[in-house]
Amino acid sequence: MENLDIAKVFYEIADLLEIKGDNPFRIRSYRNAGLVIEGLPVNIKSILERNEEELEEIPGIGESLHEKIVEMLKTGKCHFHQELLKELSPTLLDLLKVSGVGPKKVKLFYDQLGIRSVEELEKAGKEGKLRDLPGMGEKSEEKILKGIKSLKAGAGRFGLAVGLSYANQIVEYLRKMSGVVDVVPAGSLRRWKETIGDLDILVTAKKAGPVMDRFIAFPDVASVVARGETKTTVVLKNGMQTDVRVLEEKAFGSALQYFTGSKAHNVAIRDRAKRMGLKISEYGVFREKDEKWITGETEEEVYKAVGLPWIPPEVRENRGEIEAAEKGRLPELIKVEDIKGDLHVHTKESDGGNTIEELVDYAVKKGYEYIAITDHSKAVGIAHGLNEERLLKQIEEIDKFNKRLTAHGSRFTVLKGTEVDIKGDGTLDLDEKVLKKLDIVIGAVHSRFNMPEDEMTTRLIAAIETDLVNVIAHPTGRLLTGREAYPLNMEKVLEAAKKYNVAMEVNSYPDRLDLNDIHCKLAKDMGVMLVISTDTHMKQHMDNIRFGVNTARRGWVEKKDVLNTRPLNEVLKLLKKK
Ligand code: DGT
Ligand code: CA
Ligand code: CA
Repeated sequence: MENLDIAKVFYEIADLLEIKGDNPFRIRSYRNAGLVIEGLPVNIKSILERNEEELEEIPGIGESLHEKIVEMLKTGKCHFHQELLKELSPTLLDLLKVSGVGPKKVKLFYDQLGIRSVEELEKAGKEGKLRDLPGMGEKSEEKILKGIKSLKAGAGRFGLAVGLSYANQIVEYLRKMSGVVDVVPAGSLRRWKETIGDLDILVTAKKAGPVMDRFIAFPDVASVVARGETKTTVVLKNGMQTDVRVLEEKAFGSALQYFTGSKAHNVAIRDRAKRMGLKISEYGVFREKDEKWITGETEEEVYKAVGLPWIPPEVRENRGEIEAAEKGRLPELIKVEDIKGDLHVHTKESDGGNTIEELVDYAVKKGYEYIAITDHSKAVGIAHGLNEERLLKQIEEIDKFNKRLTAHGSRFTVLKGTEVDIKGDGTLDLDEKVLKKLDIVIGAVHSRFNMPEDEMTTRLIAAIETDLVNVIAHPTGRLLTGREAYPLNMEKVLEAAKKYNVAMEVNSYPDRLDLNDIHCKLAKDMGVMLVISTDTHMKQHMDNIRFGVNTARRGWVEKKDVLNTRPLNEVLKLLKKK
């Protein structure tokens, strides 16, 4: 079982307990454990094999959760989870995927109308039976019906991190084979799209047959959909479909270009080729009139054949990249190596798992020059947020720590910060005097996600207008596996951010990716500074930075657009408020 599979079980346990009306703290502990494990960039299996003590470092994993993790790794199942599913009904969980339906509503629908599945919910909604339930109305009934519609449209997609984890394993597995020249994931995964429909793996090898034999023997294969000469499709145990294609080296570039997509990008490239008297397929670039093969070994050659420079996969969405490439104006996309420090990091003092020292050690090893400690503020009680007094103490501690670093000849700097809660009315959860002592103030919403759009927009703008905030963290609040973004007028928020010199975070937590690619581009175009952070809750989360960087790349973001690509002195200058 992968981290994400384990996280999913914990989420489901939390949901099932909540539907049952169980103890909120118990529910919360499962949900938190899910979130933390999901964000781990290292395989929990390998942590356990290496050193069981490291598992204890994970925040919020008590003894009983620890045992369940071990059980799942051993047996692939969690008994407690199975029992809950038996007691309730597995299809009840599907109801939670409907936008606007949380565990409390599921409980309501189940208790009052006996609804157990999305189909039954849809039927009840269409018959107007939901509106009369307590806390419901015509509007919320309508919203649920809309939610069911969009659920059906987007069903069956997986988070990028799940896709990546399986793709890496398959690549490693197939690479070990003799006769295999190369194995490369293509499709939406290579474009770092936030969700993945299926995996597309390309293999160059002398002979296809043995590759296919080995692929269908991959331990996570649940069923073989089709086994062909050049393409085999399977479904993995987690339900993800995977296509493996074996190609000749001669056509590798064209195949990679073709199967990387996106479809819209390919259609535009092929139209362009046609106008030039060429034909492009996965087999190569051909002259239209006599079908003569021209090129296809590398992607560069394919693009060159249609008069273009190579286009990075992340921007192949037909959002203007072909025109930009033609004019030589493709952005020089930001790279992971450009990041000089992490500006959103939690410690043990709130809901993180490590001390400042442990975090600094890890950051130094990553080659960073600085990190900002940004623990939660008091309103986020569940995360043990800091009040003014505790924050003042932490400020002192960091000052001392920095002095020690300097004394040891280190040039690394710890910035003093907070992730201050933005309250419902847009005011900040900490006293202005204390906030002004900090190097960096991150503002974020942690409650009342269900405000209407204009109220939420006003709330965020009010926080920006305090002129005390440097960064807005995870600006839309979405969780890819569960919570939809709260409605927000992003343009208005960005306008205010621009005016008050506030940066927008690209949160790299794989379940967040917030801002998303489209918002990144909008922010860039409006001249709003970005910060790419990891929201680290344990040191290894810092490695999630690539998810944020690649999301920003999808939004055409360059090094200069991102605050934490700058050296410390410049960062401090840019963070300075009046
Ligand atoms: P996904 O799997 O929904 O996350 O998205 P993709 O982009 O991986 O799409 P997929 O797996 O259906 O196909 C992989 C790539 O193959 C796609 O990005 C472009 C190419 N492709 C597939 N079908 C077509 C097609 O009908 N026309 C063109 N031009 N390209 C296609
Ligand atoms: Ca795909
Ligand atoms: Ca596919």
